[in-house]
This record gives sequence, C-alpha cells and structure tokens, in this order.
Amino acid sequence: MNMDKKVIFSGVQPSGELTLGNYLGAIKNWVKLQDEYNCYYCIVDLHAITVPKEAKILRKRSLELLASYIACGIDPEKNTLFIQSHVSAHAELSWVLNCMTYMGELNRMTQFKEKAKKNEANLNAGLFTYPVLMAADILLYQADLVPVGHDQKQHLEIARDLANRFNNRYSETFKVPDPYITKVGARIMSLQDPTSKMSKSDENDNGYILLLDKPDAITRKIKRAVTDSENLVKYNDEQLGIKNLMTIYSTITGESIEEIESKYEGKGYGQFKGDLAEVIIEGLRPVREKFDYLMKNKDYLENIYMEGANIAEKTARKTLRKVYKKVGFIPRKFK
Ligand code: ATP
Ligand code: LTN
Repeated sequence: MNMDKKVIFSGVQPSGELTLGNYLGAIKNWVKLQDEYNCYYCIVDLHAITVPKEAKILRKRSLELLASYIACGIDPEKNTLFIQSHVSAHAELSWVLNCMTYMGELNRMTQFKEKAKKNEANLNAGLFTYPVLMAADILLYQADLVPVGHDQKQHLEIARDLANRFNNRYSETFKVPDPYITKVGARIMSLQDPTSKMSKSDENDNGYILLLDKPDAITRKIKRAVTDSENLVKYNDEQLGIKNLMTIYSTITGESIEEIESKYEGKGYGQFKGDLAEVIIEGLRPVREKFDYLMKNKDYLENIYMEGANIAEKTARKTLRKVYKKVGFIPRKFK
C-alpha cells in the first residue's frame, strides 16, 4: 500500500442484487479511481440490518456483493475489500459519534424520512442513526474522498460536520472528507417512474435493471421503459423518461449527450431503445461472466475478505485509539 496516495472509502449495502444505478452511479467510478488512490471498498452489512433480513440471505448477498465488486473491475490486489462487521471499530466509533450527533440533524435526513414511511411497523433506532455509522466508516480511514451517488450527498454532509465537530471539541483527529459525485450518471432514475431513483428495493422489477439480468430481460425492460409521445431523442427536463435513457447510454459508452442527440436525429424511440438495450447487454456481459466464475471460487473470495479485514483493522484501530484517548477512556493494558 502506497502511503503517499490519498485515501478513498466507499461501500454498498448487501440489501439486494446490484442495479444499473449502483453500477453507473457508484461502482464504475470506484474502478476509475483505483490506480490513483488508496481505496477501501466495504460491504456494509451492519447498515443492511436496519431493514430486517433473513440471516442466510444476508450472508449470501454479502458474498455476492464481494464477487460483484471484483466482476465490475475492482482489483483485489490494488484495493482493500472487506466486510464491515469484521472490523469492530466501525460499531465502536459509531457509538462515540452518536453521542455527538443532534437528533435534529438526523431528523432532517431525506433517506430516513422516506424509509420511515416504508417501514412504519418497524421504525428502529438503527435506521435513524444510519448516517452516524456511515460517518464512522469514512472517518476511521481518514478518507479524503467518498465516491457515491447523488442520494448520499446529505449523509456526507453529516460525516463532514461530525469530523469538524470532533476536531474542534478535542483536537485535530479526523480528515474532513469530500464527496465525489459525477455530473452524469449520479442519478439513474426508475425505468417506470423517471421522477424517482432506480432502486433495488423497488416493488416493480420493470423499474430497474440488475447487473446480472439476462439479455432478454434487459431488452424487455428497456422496451417497456416509460417515455412520452414526442418520439424525439432530445435531452431536456420536459422529457424525463428519454433523458434518463440517454444518461444511461452516455454513461456506458462515454459518448456525450450532444453526440447521441445528433446520432438519433430523425430516428424514433424504437431504434434508440433497441440500440440502448444492446449497449447495456454488451456492457454488462463481461461482468456477468466474471461473476459466475467467481461464485464458483468461494475459497478465493474468502481469502480476499480475510486479508482485507486484516489491513482495514490496523488502520481503523489506529484512529479509534486516538479517539478513545481524546474522549477520556483509560487505555486498555495488555499483560
Ligand atoms: P436501497 O434501494 O436498498 O436503498 P440502493 O439501491 O439505493 O439501496 P445503496 O446500497 O444504498 O443502494 O447504494 C449504493 C451506492 O449506489 C451509493 O453510492 C448510491 O448513491 C448509489 N446509487 C444507488 N442508486 C442509485 C441510482 N439510482 N443512481 C445513481 N447512483 C445510485
Ligand atoms: N449509505 C450508503 C452506503 C454506505 C457508504 C458508507 C457509502 C455505508 N457506509 C461509507 C460511502 C461511504 C448507501 O449507499 N446507501
């Protein structure tokens, strides 16, 4: 590990299969950043239990998520890939930060408000303090940069506020992290409702494309994607459906929106959708193939998360020791 490089931390919850939104909004950027930065990419299983899960399914999804990271192009030799619950410092720092977080600032979180509506029957405290655990994740590694989708912007603000609050109250301890949110691709919308984000917990499975969807499913979902009756491949805020599809096209191929507009001038939605389905299928093919291969090699995956936890643990403990000392806990003695 090169200590001169700046540090990146990010994570995804093993709360379902990855969508095209997760890939284009977050993970694709992780791949781009891996050479330039010292990266920690985490499977945030502690976060995932804020919405109850069956134990067997959570275990399965966590391993699949690790395989997906690698299948998307994240090189386990260059990055630290690990499982959040393996490094207990996350839960420990989270407690200390909880004691410095105001109820009011958590009450303002849009994600909490939305999830609270959906989980009224089980509105647990974990869902409320979710952003504090996220702040702990990031601050433990002294991360400079956090690549996430647009929906996480508010959570990052809290992480920055908590870092500053702790540094001011005690003394300089945490790096104040910056968000890394791209202009195009940071908000991929639902194919069925282009006013809400594409989400793996959507009830309507036509709303999202999964990373591991088969080609015929991808074609079907794109054909059914909601558009308007204009039949013009134009990027503007009046035509949210086609705008979203063009964003997907541009993020995968790297072609600019202007290039796409001129390519499809005089051509209708039918042709554009057909081509887009092909672009997605071809873009995801290598990911799907690598994923299938990795899931047959469980020992290899085990080795990666084992080594990852060892490396992460060292860095995280170092920060936590400083924190415990500053808040006034007597350091533990070992015989
Ligand atoms: P859930 O639907 O269970 O809340 P999610 O699909 O939002 O989950 P997360 O694990 O919360 O997925 O997010 C992982 C990463 O993917 C985050 O960086 C998030 O910002 C990004 N992301 C999620 N959905 C989208 C989207 N539709 N467009 C762009 N980025 C997204
Ligand atoms: N809340 C994030 C997942 C997450 C995360 C993090 C992202 C948990 N801890 C630390 C970046 C850095 C989400 O995407 N829902």
